[in-house]
Amino acid sequence: MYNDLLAIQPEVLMALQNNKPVVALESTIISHGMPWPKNVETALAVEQAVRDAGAIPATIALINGQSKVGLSRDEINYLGQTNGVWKVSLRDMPYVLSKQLTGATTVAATMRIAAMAGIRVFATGGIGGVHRGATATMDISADLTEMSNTNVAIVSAGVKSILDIGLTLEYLETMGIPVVTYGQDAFPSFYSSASGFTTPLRLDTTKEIANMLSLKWKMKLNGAVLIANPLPAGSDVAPDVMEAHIVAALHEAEKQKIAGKEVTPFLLKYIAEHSKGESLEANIALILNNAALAGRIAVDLSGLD
Ligand code: PSU
Ligand code: MN
Repeated sequence: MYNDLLAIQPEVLMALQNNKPVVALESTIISHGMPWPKNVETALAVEQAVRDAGAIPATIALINGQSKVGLSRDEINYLGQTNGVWKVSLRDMPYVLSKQLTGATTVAATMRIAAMAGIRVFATGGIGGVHRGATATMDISADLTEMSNTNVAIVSAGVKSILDIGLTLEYLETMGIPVVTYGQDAFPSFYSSASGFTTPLRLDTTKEIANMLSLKWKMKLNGAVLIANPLPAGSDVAPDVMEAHIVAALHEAEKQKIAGKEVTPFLLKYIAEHSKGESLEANIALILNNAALAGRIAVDLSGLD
């Protein structure tokens, strides 16, 4: 129904038409989440990780006013190397599209486009959430409200500790979004496999996750499922080391009066620059790990219809 609004790559379209597994990937992480050239290398490696798991990758972005589902290598390069690419969340979508601009899509915008294309599984690094201090700033990512609407499963490495993890979990509960951690009781916090919080739900196999997704959507319980995938052992960063960088980044953001959509990219950049690449390496490891899990879930889910 929506396909005249989308430009779907032929390989992705063919897979969707034949009920083959497809995994959506976001592009804000390429343009605003990681430095060049690691961003482009990672984006390509993530696509490969999806393929290795038996699914077709569809990286999503707005290119010259088109919602693209599946990008060429040149387009990924462009998003990774060009300064001033728009960061597009839901509120920016109609503006960027109608002005024929190019933008990288956040989790919220990527999910919406993925759902329009018929993709049900999405891999990312970290979702946006309720920021620390949100009781005063009201800084809550549109990723969360979008997750209450749109039927896409999101595989992330939990919630990043630049956010208020407790408030983010409360918000997800209010919005009726199931939070499932894969294979453990501790809810992971991106760079670390723990967070101090216990996961609301736990499943140990991709088959069980696929069954739950299928049942949820059959019952018209609309919205996302957040699947938290702990970072592989050995690649995590010590929580106190991360916390020191995060506190410094928050302090600097306040000093420079960073607000609105700039907050998350500012914090990510500050932390990457001050943690001697340690956080970047962990970031890459966890995204690859998420892509592989998402690929396996997509395979199991496509086997159920
Ligand atoms: N967290 C990360 N890396 C990212 C993002 C968040 O660790 O790249 C990006 C994602 O695209 C996410 C977006 O959807 O930031 C959230 O931005 P905001 O907080 O402005 O909604
Ligand atoms: Mn925000």
